[in-house]
Amino acid sequence: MSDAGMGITNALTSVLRGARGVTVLTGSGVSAESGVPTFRDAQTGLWARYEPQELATPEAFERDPRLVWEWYQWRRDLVRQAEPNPGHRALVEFERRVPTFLLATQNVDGLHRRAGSENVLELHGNIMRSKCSVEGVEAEPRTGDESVPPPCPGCGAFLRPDVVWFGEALPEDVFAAASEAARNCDVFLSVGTSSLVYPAASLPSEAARSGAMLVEVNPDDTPLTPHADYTLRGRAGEVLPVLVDALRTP
Ligand code: BV8
Repeated sequence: MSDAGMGITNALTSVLRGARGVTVLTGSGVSAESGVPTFRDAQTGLWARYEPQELATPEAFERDPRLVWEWYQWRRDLVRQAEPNPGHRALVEFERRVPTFLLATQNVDGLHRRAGSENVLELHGNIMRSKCSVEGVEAEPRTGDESVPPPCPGCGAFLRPDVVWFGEALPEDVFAAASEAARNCDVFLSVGTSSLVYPAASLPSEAARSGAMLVEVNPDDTPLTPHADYTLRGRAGEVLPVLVDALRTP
């Protein structure tokens, strides 16, 4: 698809070239081309009969800690096998070309940092870290402890993944920093998210209210689409490299 076919116009590229501050929000669509299923993708195998929204909750962990821990182990294995894709790498290049750049991700797979992005806020935590389900402190299983879930080495309570579940508050300082970056940017890029999960999904409108230009990169329409100044229809791994390329060519 050509640049114009993706919706990358000269007007957009000239705004991006002149942008002082760019804030990006990513969702699981950015990791889809790395082989990490999105939340909307049907789950496979043993997990096909479960809805992610049902498993990613404190209630599910309370009810069946073993099931939830095993679901996260399955996802951790997928993430370990995944590699950053051209979409992740284009955002690394973007960060190097823009004076003030912040990447707020809803993803818990750590792929942005593995690709080389530096100014990253993990709004929903990181699936590769564990924490004590009672003390809330970061903790890892004792070496060789195969119990499911493993006990916290400190207090013996179950360990849980260090992610924000539905019904849990996002880390206050992290979300405050993301909000501030949304309010203080010239361009806000929303990439690979269904824009359904709050409060992360409130960031683009917060940016627009502060005068930022809103750009959405997504193969599908989302509730954000009608409010975007530019809609780039396509996959992150295809669109973002072309967008960054446009920044290069004088
Ligand atoms: C909270 C970690 C309050 C766990 C996740 C209004 C205000 C505040 C809260 C709410 C509200 N309304 C409702 C709520 C409750 C809830 C919520 O938003 N529910 C939704 C379902 C309506 N929010 C919460 O519970 C939040 N907590 O508000 O707490 C509070 C306050 C004080 C004290 C106590 C409580 C917590 C939300 C975080 C939940 N945790 N993840 C884990 O991963 O296991 S959310 C999880 O789902 C992901 O992190 C992600 O954020 C979300 C899925 O969204 P997407 O990333 O967008 O993925 P999705 O699959 O939906 O879409 C993929 C998109 O990519 C699609 O558009 C697709 O077209 C596109 N795509 C596909 N391929 C590609 C692509 N795009 C580009 N390239 C491709 N190749």
